[in-house]
Amino acid sequence: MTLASYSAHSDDFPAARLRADFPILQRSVRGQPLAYLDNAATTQKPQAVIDAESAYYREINANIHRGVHWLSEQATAAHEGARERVRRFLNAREAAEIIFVRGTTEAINLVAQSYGRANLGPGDEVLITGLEHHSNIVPWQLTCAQTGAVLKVAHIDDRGVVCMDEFRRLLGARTRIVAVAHVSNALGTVNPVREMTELAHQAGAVVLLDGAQAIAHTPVDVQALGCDFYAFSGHKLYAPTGIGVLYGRRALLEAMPPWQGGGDMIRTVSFTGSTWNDLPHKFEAGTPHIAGAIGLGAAIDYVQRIGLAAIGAYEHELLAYGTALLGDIPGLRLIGTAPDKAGILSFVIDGLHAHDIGTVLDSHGVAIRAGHHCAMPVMERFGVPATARASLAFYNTHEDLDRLAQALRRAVEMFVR
Ligand code: 7TS
Repeated sequence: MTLASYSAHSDDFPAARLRADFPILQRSVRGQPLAYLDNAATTQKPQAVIDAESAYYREINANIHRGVHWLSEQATAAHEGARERVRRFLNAREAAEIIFVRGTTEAINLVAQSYGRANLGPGDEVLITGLEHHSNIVPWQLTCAQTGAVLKVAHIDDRGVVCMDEFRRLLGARTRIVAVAHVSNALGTVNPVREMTELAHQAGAVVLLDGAQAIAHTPVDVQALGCDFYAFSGHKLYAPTGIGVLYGRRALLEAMPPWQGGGDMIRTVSFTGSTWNDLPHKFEAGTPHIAGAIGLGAAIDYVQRIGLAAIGAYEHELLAYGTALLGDIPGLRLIGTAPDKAGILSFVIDGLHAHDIGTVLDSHGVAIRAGHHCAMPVMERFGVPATARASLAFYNTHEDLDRLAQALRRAVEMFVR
């Protein structure tokens, strides 16, 4: 069977074979095979991405957009080729709408500082939800403090689902910006972002979607979603760290002031004033992460050969399997039980601190994250200081989840019984 012929049926999904593409998954940790279940924090990199990044440095390293020499032309073409891959991946209308940034955090800060400061005034409102990552809360708090705007929050229920009645109620004539996670990192909840976008637009607000936890797990089409901005990090999509993307609608980006000043973002500079370069360069001051962008392009090629629909279906099946396994662990409570969930299993166990769970699992070669997951308001909502979180990727197998469950049973026997 060729990669292209995968159906969305998870039975066919060759996770075990695809694991071979990831060198790090072949190594052992603490004397055991690695069961890597911390993919929401960062994903591992396939050889194709490692090769693309190293080939750039071996063969065409040069600064871009400025050299007249051959290497610079090659590097510029590779960098802009990566931008075109991102455009196609997101189904954006044009490559000028794809801005390379460091990651989701920088993308949101860019919108909060550039769009936010230009468009918010005293009494205006920014609406977020109760399940946001700190990087979709704090940038808005900073902008609100600078502009006199007010931050509003649509809260979540006991399953971790955003209360849509409250969301609707909070949308009003003063709402200027709605910023919402596509998928929650702490709970796995998939937000109804299309519906939210429509409602926000009806209220006259612009919409930013934080796609950090969605981009590797579901096909994203920014035109179908209708959003104004979409942010994601390459490193959660099997690409290098330090590279990410802000998609923005051209009309909004054109009207926005630059965020950072420096090389490449200008057309002319004099001591009396400067003028700005065309999109997307207006928002890309300084030498960018050229190798990272090229690595991101390679990662997109790689996941597209597998297909995000097939990946999503397989991970969904793994999530159901893992949910059932964890349900049998004495004293374990899942945090985040939304009907529409992506591959995240957040949980607490009576009598065991999340960090102790993480330490025991680590001794069995099972890597998870323990903590507040940069979502302190979510922890507060559920009345827990922290959770243990297993998060899935397509290279995870049923065996990884069996090992998670076995190690959790050991932890309960050691510490609780
Ligand atoms: N938004 C969401 C929903 C996230 O999950 C993360 C990172 C970010 C924004 C920030 O992304 P960055 O690449 O700019 O740092 N989330 C996590 C996590 O769940 N564990 O480690 C990082």
